Amino acid sequence: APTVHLKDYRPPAYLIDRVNLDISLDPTRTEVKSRLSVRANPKAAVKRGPLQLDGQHLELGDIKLNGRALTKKDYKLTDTSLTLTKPPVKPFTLEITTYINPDANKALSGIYRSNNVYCSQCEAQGFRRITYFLDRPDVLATYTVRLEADPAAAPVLLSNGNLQERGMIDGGARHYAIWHDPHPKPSYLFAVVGGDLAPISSTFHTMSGRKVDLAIYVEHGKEGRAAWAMDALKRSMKWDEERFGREYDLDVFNIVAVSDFNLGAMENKGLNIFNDRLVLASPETATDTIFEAIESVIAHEYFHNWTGNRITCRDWFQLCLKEGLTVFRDQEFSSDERSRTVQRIVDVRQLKTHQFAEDAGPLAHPVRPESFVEINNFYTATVYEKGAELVRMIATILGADDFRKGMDLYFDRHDGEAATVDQFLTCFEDASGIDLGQFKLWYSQAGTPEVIARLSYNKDRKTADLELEQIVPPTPGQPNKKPMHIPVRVGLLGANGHDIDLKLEDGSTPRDGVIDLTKRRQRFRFVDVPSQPVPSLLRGFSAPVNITVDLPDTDIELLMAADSDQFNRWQAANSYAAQTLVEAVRNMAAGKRASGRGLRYARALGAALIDGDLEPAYRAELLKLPTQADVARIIGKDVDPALIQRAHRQLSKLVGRTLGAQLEDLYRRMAVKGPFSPDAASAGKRALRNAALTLLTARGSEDDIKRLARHYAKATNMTDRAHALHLLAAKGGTEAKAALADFYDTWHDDNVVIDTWFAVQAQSPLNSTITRVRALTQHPLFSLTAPNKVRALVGTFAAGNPVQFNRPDGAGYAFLADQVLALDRLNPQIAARMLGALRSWRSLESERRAKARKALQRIARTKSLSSDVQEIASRILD
Ligand code: B3K
Ligand code: ZN
Repeated sequence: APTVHLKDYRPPAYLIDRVNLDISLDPTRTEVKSRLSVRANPKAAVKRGPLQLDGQHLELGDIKLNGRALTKKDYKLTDTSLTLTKPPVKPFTLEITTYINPDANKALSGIYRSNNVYCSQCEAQGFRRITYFLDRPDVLATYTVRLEADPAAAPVLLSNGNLQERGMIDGGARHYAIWHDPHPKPSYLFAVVGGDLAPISSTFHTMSGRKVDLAIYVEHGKEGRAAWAMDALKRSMKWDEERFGREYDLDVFNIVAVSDFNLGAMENKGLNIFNDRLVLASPETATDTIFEAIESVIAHEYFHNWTGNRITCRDWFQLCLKEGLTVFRDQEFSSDERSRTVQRIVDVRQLKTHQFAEDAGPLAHPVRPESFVEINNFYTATVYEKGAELVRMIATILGADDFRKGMDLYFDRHDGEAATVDQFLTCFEDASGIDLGQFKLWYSQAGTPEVIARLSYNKDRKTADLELEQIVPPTPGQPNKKPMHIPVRVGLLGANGHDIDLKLEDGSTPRDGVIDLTKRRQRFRFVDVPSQPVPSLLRGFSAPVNITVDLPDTDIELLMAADSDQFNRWQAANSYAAQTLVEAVRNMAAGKRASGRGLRYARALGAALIDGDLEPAYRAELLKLPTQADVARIIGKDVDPALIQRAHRQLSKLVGRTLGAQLEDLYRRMAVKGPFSPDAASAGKRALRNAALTLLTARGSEDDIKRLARHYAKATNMTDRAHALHLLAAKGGTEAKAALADFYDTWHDDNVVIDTWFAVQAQSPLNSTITRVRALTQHPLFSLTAPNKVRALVGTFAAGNPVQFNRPDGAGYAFLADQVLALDRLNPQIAARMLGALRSWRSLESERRAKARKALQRIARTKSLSSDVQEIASRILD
């Protein structure tokens, strides 16, 4: 497949204003009749050229132009296109019939069947697997869709927009439904569903008083598990009105849950399609983390209605325009619904683990990429999570009021359009008068900037000089970088831990404590500083950078105990732990004895935990050590995952021992009594109790193991049960065997819950795991055509089990290569995703690096790879 470049963007030669589709659903031969209203694009660069429509895996029936049948000499047909060589100058109607085979569609792009339910996935380029079309996001059309199916197999027929008509035909052998979506949309937002599904319904009254019918369609018998999603939907709709003034714009909003789905969910206009694991939840079946994820993904897809659907992307290089912005919006929603600080910690943790790792390796790319082979490979942590950070920085630089003005201007100016990142940024410049010229580099320069900070205090002048230096590391294709505009939120703590008022040399006070680092090196002088301060930097994680400042442990301990910015208290604790672990790994590698730092850290952690004003969810975050993957990322080269695991275990054990009494006390006190509630406060208690359990288990006394087994046996909800199962599986032994057998017995009929059973085994650091995981690929409940199963088993093993995936014998890499190659023949998107687990291979120590390279080369040398896997393999190996 060819490489597509942003610089080659041209407006389409033709536009399609109206689409009429008549789809007759059949498991193996679905007929699609399309009628398109086409006209030349007045803004096209080239006039009167050919009309080249995209199409893939289609069987072409007949074509008519203005009612006249075309013959083979009127068009050119290839595997990927249908071209009319001389289309009329005047607007015309094109009718095309195609045939597709939903059951044979294992790539899950276009129309396919999941569990006997017809469904579709068109982003990014799936519509071309349904019919020939200008399958690009800057072609906006209104759609009218007639669906026809066997009423017994598919009593429910859904598409975008509002239902216009439905009825029986052929004496009841078939039935149909006609849907009309009045809002012009790109083809990637098109969707259809047909199946035997059960709805749960509700209504929402918008702020202007319109009534919207809401429905969530799920498998029969699972209706009760959709209540939480419905609740989240209504809260999202209300929040978008209150926070952004955005109202819903159709009479109905439908959500459908399907089992086989390449992603989490999809924002099709008025008809969101979801992976069922992000819809279905009950206390018995879903963990608090899943409840939270459902809330945030429901919100995310709903928020796309404005940021993505009404204003869409001009081309796929602008993907962050909708994704980064919508992630920012869903993060803000969760912050308002739950705890802002805890939400920030969770988001930053996620950003660092996934995006920072991506940015540090061969798959690094700018938030707005400049080229791609397969666009589906660019739905990345960089586009989504870093993209959200860029929007957050705009809000930080402008302040809340001007940010809102900029958003309002964006909605006013571009509603109904396919827009660009540049146009988005111009709205904020126009609303605030602030120049974002340098800030734009964040969209084009890849890599995580390093910020090195030094503070020097002059006690005679009472000044504190903060020197900041920024280094933007080289990334593939970008050896040299310009300095960026980095908003740094700072605080200065006095000896008592209180904030010192910030005053700069020129007498000004930085708004919200934010200073703008724009040069390579810059000095900020604070005046009237009464005593030697401790700097609290990058408060709230004001920019996605790696900041380093050389502070004595006592200063870190002060920040952990007293920083008024709670996020930074956590940040101090987390980097203290990370530094301790890195140091321990270095000592081990050098054959040196452990320092006393672990103990100091453990004690400081114990002291920080005591603050009774801190909510349980926050204290749970304090108690979680950095992951082994985080430590590997910080070490950055010659990584030995086995040493990291050893250091990690030792520190967990040390914390467990040092804080034993405190943790036991928390474990007792945080037990939630009464019926289960998924609210943030109750979830926080469970999280804290489970975090205490983790550390107590690491301590590893006989009583600790008994407590763990009891935790599993006595669990009354999936949060506690899954947590205990995970810890047991990591330990192995008879308790683990018993718990895994029990879990399997209870849940083997549940397609969603059983994934936990696969995942905890894949994540176990035991040496036997690789054999077990290989065996599980043959388990009757496992299937390579079910993305959730692949992610639970293969994905968890490769991305969530650093020590066994990175076995020195290379068996982990070989296993992944086998799976990627097998998957590639079925579902290239998922295969490419799985392969991404090898992206940090170059940072491994030499023995493992050689084994990883071998596995990668085996993949790269395989004949007829998909372009998805081909692209990832070659970028990783490069
Ligand atoms: N927009 C979709 C993602 C589509 C991925 C296509 N490979 C879901 C979302 O981000 O909301
Ligand atoms: Zn999205």
